[in-house]
Amino acid sequence: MKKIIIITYGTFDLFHSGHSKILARAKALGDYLIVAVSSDEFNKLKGKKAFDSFERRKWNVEQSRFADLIIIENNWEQKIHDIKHYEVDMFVMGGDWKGKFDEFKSETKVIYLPRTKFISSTKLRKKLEKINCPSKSGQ
Ligand code: C2G
Repeated sequence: MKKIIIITYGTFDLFHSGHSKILARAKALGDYLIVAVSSDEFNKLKGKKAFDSFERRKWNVEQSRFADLIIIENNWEQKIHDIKHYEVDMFVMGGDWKGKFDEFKSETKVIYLPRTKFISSTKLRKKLEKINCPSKSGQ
């Protein structure tokens, strides 16, 4: 019987419970989870400056043990190619992306899962900056 293949994308900076929860929920929807981790260059395109290097962000996703395969997300355009190449059955993202990827509904199931409240890489990064450079954070 064909394995149900799931794919999801993200930066996964300062890996936290919001990330592990969505990976766990995505994996639970099928049999094989592909996680595309944004490259540092793509993060620039997204207007994001990750605290962790790509290698660290990839390693954190690996250590979460939810991903069966980790690929690199290099640009916005690759998703449809990934969906076709890996014969993806479900494209899963957090609710903050709701509606943004509906274009893929012609190719695969698109599911937006509720975002985990009260935690984000941005908040964590701000806290870290406060601890590490109190002067910079206007303290
Ligand atoms: N997420 C979540 N709850 C949080 C934080 C993040 O469910 N508290 C989800 C996001 O909705 C996303 C995934 O975790 O589905 C990864 O989040 P980010 O690392 O912030 O990734 P993002 O910057 O949204 O990049 O092309 C798509 C982009 O690469 C997604």
